[in-house]
Amino acid sequence: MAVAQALGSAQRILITSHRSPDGDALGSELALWEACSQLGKQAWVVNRDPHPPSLSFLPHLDRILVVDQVPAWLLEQTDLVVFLECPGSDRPGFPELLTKPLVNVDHHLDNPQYGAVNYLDPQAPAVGEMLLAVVDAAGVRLSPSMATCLYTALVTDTGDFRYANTTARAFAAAQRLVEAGAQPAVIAEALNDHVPERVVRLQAMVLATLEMLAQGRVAVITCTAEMLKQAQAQPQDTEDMVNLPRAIDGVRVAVFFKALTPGAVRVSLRSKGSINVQALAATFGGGGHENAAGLTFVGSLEQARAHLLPKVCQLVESA
Ligand SMILES: [Mn+2]
Repeated sequence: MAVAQALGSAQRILITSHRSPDGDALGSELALWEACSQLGKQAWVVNRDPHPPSLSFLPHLDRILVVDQVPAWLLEQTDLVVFLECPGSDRPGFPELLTKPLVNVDHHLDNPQYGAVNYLDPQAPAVGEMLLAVVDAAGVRLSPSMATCLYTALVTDTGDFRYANTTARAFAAAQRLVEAGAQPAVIAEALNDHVPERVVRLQAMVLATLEMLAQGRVAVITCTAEMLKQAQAQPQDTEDMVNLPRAIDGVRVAVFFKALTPGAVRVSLRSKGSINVQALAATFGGGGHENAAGLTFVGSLEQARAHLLPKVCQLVESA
């Protein structure tokens, strides 16, 4: 397997993932970090953004370097870079890494194979699941902490085994990870039952903005920089909030506008059934999966709404 070979012949490996890292990004990064360490490699995990509070229980989290730019000393030492769960080479936010030999491991439909080595599988329930094959090919022992990281990747990317990617393959991976020491009840509690108070206060403010369009088939929520400030919350505290309006009876598409920095609006889209929000996100330079996609709109919140909401309504009306 090409990925395992690339890891085997490298000495100093830098691992990264997309900005605003989620469970699949962080779980995959940390499991691969441990695998590289087991192989006797020097490995680093470098991210642009901090982890969301719900993932604070992950093993090895203290190994992650959160920086705006990869330090020169590290860039110089690195002989292999691994991009995990990045449908575009710009997703980590580290253009300086693109000069290095690159391994691209991803399960997004629209990944353009930007790596020197590409391991892409759109059928995979999570990148964390794909790493089982990497670990096997590299001859690494699946430790309980690696299993915890990879199970977290799997359970978060399948929405607690509820989304369309909850396949037999997802359960086969789950079985293996549990046998290797992942504890589903402990991980579920860590993920769901330690929400900081500020997150719930922010949720209350964001949910108060709820708008229903297209006869109740589109639900829209908004978070502004002022709300963050008022709740004393961080951008990563908005993670997963888009699933609240998605759950409303009759809603086919949920839209979450995050106007957190001047001049740019991050938009998360979630859909149910056959409505493809990935295609819509792609027309705005974004990406993702059929039922979960995102994009960054350059402009004001008003402009983002004016450009996007008619397209979303069109999408549900033609479905
Ligand atoms: Mn994923």
